[in-house]
Amino acid sequence: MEFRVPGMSCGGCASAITKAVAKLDPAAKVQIDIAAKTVKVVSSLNQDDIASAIAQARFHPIVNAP
Ligand SMILES: [Cu+2]
Repeated sequence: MEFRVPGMSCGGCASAITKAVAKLDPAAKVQIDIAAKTVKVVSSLNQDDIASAIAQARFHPIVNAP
């Protein structure tokens, strides 16, 4: 799954998002492109759960259609 996270602007944002997702799903793989403001996540959890984890880190994820 992939999200656009417009508020993400630096490595601190990226690590906050990575930690928030890892807290919910320690097995998740998170790949972040700060310049493109995208977050790719490989997880067995559903998109809504991952989105709310990112939202809890005070970002506003937008689902990127595949
Ligand atoms: Cu930042």
